Amino acid sequence: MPAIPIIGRKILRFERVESTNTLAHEQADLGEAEGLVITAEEQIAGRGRLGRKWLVPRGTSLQFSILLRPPWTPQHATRLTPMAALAVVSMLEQELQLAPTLKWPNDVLLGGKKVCGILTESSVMGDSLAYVILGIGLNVNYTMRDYPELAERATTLQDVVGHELDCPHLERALFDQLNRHYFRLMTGESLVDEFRARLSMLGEPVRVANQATIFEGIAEDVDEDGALVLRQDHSRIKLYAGDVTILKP
Ligand code: BT5
Repeated sequence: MPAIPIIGRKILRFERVESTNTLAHEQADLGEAEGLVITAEEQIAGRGRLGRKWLVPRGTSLQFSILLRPPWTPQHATRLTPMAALAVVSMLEQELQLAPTLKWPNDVLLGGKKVCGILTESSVMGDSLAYVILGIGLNVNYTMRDYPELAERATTLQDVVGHELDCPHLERALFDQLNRHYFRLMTGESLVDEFRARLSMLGEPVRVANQATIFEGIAEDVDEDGALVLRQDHSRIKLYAGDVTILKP
């Protein structure tokens, strides 16, 4: 753990924003230091990957964005998504004694349903990484029964534990875990074994939709950058983004 925690050393709290990721980009471009957190009670244009919507009722959940400036080349930015996913997992294990699993690349699941999504957006200048915005949405105090279009594949902590939880406490615990895991990455520790151990799809036949291209193969492994290693008939390919479906016989 760093002597002085980086993540959350400055927190800007808003009632209502379009997207905390958008605000964090603006602050990054204004020169804000690493560790800034932007959080909001309500996002009117919360987003997932590829412009998808992230929908959460006002004042119920954790939804925030962190500005990070790791001194890496742009291709390493993808390792922040598994870092954040493991921080969420550790927080849920330690605070609530839950047993989350992970779906590559950016979902934390409880009972096979998505309880948390992560959106990592990088800004690149020339050959270097200017900054990364790590957006995290964790569903807490509402029930997915009110959202039938999501209920089959999504859940909330309230649905899992059966009662409301203390959001500020969970937020503090999550910042602690994010600081711990970010520090481990920055000091050269590998998180890949812990990520692998929670991935539900390794060894399974999968289909990965990556924008317009569909790949099929065996989900063999993940690498240090969080890339999925897909084994095909005579080759292996690495994928850095996409949506995975496990192909059941
Ligand atoms: C994600 O995208 O899962 C990334 C979500 C990141 C949200 C955070 S909140 C703070 C920060 N500010 C932002 O604007 N965003 C970040 P993706 O894997 O593309 O999943 C998006 C899909 O998840 C949607 O198309 C829905 O099907 C589903 N979804 C939407 N809202 C959900 C929710 N509350 N819980 C679970 N699934 C949801």
